[in-house]
Amino acid sequence: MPSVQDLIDRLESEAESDADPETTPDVGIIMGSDSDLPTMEGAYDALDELGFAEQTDFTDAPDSRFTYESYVVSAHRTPELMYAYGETAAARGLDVIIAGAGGKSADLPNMTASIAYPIPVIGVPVQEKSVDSVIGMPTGAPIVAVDAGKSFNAGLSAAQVLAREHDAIEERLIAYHEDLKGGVADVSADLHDLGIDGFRER
Ligand code: RP5
Repeated sequence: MPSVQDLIDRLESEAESDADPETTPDVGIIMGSDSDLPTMEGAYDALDELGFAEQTDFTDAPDSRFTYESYVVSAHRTPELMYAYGETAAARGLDVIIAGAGGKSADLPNMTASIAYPIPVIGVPVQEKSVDSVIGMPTGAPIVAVDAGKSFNAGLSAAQVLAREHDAIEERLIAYHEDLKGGVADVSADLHDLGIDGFRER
């Protein structure tokens, strides 16, 4: 079983390696506890829908080229790991981090935003009561955040960050939005044309 220090050593050695950025993860997903995973699933779903792939080997990106990695990093139980993750993020080639935490002391997103700055961190408050601690940053220390539980939007936002540099991701985001609009048009026409009773039964 690896220790926290083993994980820190791994991050630091990856940061010091001269790995080709083409082969390293683009998006980092971190969360305060594995109990946050059900709420964070949306971030994986959004990235998967946009054609990203999960990368578990730091220097071995699958063919799809755009990838994400994920770790559990607790601000309060493993502050040294949080620090190492944020501090090595740029050197490890991450372009954006999605960070989720719950409870009233949901400090992983806000602290990671400060440590990893200027890499953007998209905070996901796992519960309503976590919102204030995720977004309550002082002037000069920014964080981007989604509403409580809206991790799917965090995945889309992470892709938006990458889309400024990569046309392929921008095209996927636009296609996703067109699908979304098509879905609204479908239900709108059905509701009108079938009437409320027919719509309920469809
Ligand atoms: C937070 O404490 C985590 O992000 C999680 O939402 C919450 C509870 O963690 P567990 O006690 O379930 O591990 O730091």
